[in-house]
Amino acid sequence: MYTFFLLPVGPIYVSTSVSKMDDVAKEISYEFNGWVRNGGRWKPTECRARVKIALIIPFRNRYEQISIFLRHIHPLLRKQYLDYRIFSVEQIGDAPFNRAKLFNIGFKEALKFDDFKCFVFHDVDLMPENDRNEYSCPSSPRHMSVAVDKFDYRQIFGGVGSFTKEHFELINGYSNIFWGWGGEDDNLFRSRITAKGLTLSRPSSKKGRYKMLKMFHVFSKYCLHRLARMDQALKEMDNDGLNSLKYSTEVTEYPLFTLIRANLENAL
Ligand code: GDU
Repeated sequence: MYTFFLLPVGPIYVSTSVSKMDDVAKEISYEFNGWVRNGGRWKPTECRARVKIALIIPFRNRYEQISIFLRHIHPLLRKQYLDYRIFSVEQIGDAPFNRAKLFNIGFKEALKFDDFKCFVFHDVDLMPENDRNEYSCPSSPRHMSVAVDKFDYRQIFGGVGSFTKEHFELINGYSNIFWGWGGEDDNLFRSRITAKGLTLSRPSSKKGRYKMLKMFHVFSKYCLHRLARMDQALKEMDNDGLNSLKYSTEVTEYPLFTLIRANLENAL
């Protein structure tokens, strides 16, 4: 059997045309002669993947984006011959969005499914433009989305990052106190990582290129407090994170992803 069609090639086209989730499932899920197994997982059968990866998406009310994202990311992960599962962690209710806490919940819940060693934390609106950007966990935490089209491919924090299980536990995950837009990634990449003596690695801006799907932004009032919260999050790092999470969930496996619907307690 020829497998060269499945190898990464470098720059890839990003289709932003909208499809219904059911139509995407018909294209790629195992149930319809595709390859993605129920729950949004795949692993190579010809060889053993080096590491098991959980890709975690924070989510609320971005239905068009998640279909586009899944249609794009599944083939890329397969080309990289990864043993992976995609989790979408959806925040229930009307409290300001808490992206960081959803990532922490995704980390904990994913470990109930499998012994994942590598975690990729991924915004739903970022589409990799180069399939040689490795979805893996090197020896230091990795900021993968270094060049985003919306920011003229200049370097910013946030977007997509990967951590080994050990490193994410060492930094106590993300801070849970950033409700609304902003702050959580600066705290993670600038403060939590360095406080534990870790360094951040990055792919080149050629490999780490991403296209951002367009969306009208509604900024929450809580973003006004984010600078004050940065100091608090740094001081309280050892008690605020994975070890202080409170939530309840409902978990459902869909053809292209595992959905974790999370009720976040302590909403502001
Ligand atoms: N999200 C939702 N629903 C929401 C809000 C956010 O699903 O109502 C999720 C999505 O996965 C989205 C991600 O959170 O991709 C980031 O939210 P936005 O797209 O609203 O924010 P930005 O595009 O401005 O994102 C940038 C960075 C993020 C993060 C954010 C600040 O790309 O990584 O740092 O700023 O919170």
